[in-house]
Formats: sequence, C-alpha cells, structure tokens
Amino acid sequence: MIKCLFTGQVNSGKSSLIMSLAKYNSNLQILVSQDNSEESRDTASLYKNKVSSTAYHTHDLTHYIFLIGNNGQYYKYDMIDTVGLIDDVYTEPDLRNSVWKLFYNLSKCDVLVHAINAYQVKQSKGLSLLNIENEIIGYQQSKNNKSIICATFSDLKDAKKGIKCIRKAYPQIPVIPLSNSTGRGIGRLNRLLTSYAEEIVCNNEAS
Ligand SMILES: Nc1nc2c(ncn2[C@@H]2O[C@H](COP(=O)(O)OP(=O)(O)OP(=O)(O)O)[C@@H](O)[C@H]2O)c(=O)[nH]1
Ligand SMILES: [Mg+2]
Repeated sequence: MIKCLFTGQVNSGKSSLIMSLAKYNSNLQILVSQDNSEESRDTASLYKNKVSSTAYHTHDLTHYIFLIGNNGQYYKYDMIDTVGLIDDVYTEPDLRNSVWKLFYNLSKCDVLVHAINAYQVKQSKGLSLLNIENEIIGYQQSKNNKSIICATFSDLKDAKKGIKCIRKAYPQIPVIPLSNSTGRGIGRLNRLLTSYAEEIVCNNEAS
C-alpha cells in the first residue's frame, strides 16, 4: 500500500482534496480509521457516506484507504489527513501530539501532497509559508522523496497570480492548480499519483 501524506495550513483544503480524489475514483469503497494504530486500521469500518464534498475539521490524523488509478490500473493508497498547520503549532499543547504524528508519518510516507491556498498567496501579496511548512517540504526534498504541491482555491478570482508565485518558489516540485469546488486539477493529480504508484511498485519489486 502506498502512503500519501496530506499537509497544509488550516483550511487549505487538505480534507476536501482527499474527498475529491475519492469521488473521482467513484464507487470504490473507502475505509476510514481515526488513528494510526494497526488495530484500528484492522477494525476500520466502512463509511461510504464519508465520500461527500462536505468538509469537516480534523484535529488528528485520519486515514482514508482507497484505490486510485486510471485505465483499469488501480493502486491501493493510504491517504493520511493531518492537522491543519498554524503559526504557533509547536507551542500549542493540544497540537503537539498531532504534529509528532505528522512528522512520524512524513518519515514513512511515499508521497507528500502539500496544499497551499493560491488565493491567499495572492491576497497576502506573496508566498510566506509557515516555518513548519518549509520544514515539511524541505524534509521530503532532502530525502529525494516524491512531493506534489496542490495550489488549492484556484477557482477564486486572481488565484492565478498565487499559482505563479508558488511555481516560482518551487520550480523542482510539480505544482497543480486545483479546485475542490470545480474539480479543476483533480484528474491531473490522480494521473500523477497513479504514475508515482507505478514507479514505487516497480522499484519495490526490483529491490
Ligand atoms: N472555493 C474553494 N473552496 C474550497 C476549496 N478547497 C476547500 N474549500 C473549502 O474550504 C474550507 C476548508 O476546506 P477543508 O478541506 O476542510 O480544509 P482543511 O485543510 O482540511 O482544513 P483543516 O482540517 O481545518 O486544517 C471548506 O469550506 C471547503 O469547502 C477550493 O479549492 N475552492
Ligand atoms: Mg481537514
């Protein structure tokens, strides 16, 4: 199973992204488990209803296990939704445990999907990521691991400038303009995750 970690600031669209991917690969069942333990994964119950565009706040990790792919070739993905990042994430006692879990899973994941609200970038007149976001992206890069940046809220007016800004800051990472409202970019994200899965499976078989 391929592990994909979704990170990003609060309300950057992480949970919606996972739901969009689930819907894109429709009719595939989704297993949801609320924490990271093996037992709970084994006993994870089936929540077909979770596949909706309704977003909800998540305080801890949530695993969504489902198949994604195209052209009849599907791969099992463990989509891991993480805590919404804020400025003082390290000092908030409530968040500390979630941040530990995030970094633990980062060290184990195959693919990182980092969500950045492209509209907000434009609004704040430039890309100013939180320290913890730079650490997360930097960690993946230092390990030469696969990363994707989703420039969410691309449906909003003038998000284009934000997307340009993100691309300029990260020329070496694929940046996908994405909208969880219109579905823009979900197909592209799906294709990229499918091709990464092919590569990862091939490498695992070879080693
Ligand atoms: N217009 C627009 N709204 C979006 C988009 N993505 C998410 N939203 C909305 O933004 C809000 C936050 O989305 P979530 O998916 O909950 O964001 P999140 O990053 O999981 O938030 P936390 O878990 O609180 O950190 C919800 O009301 C979504 O419907 C997008 O691409 N475009
Ligand atoms: Mg969320």
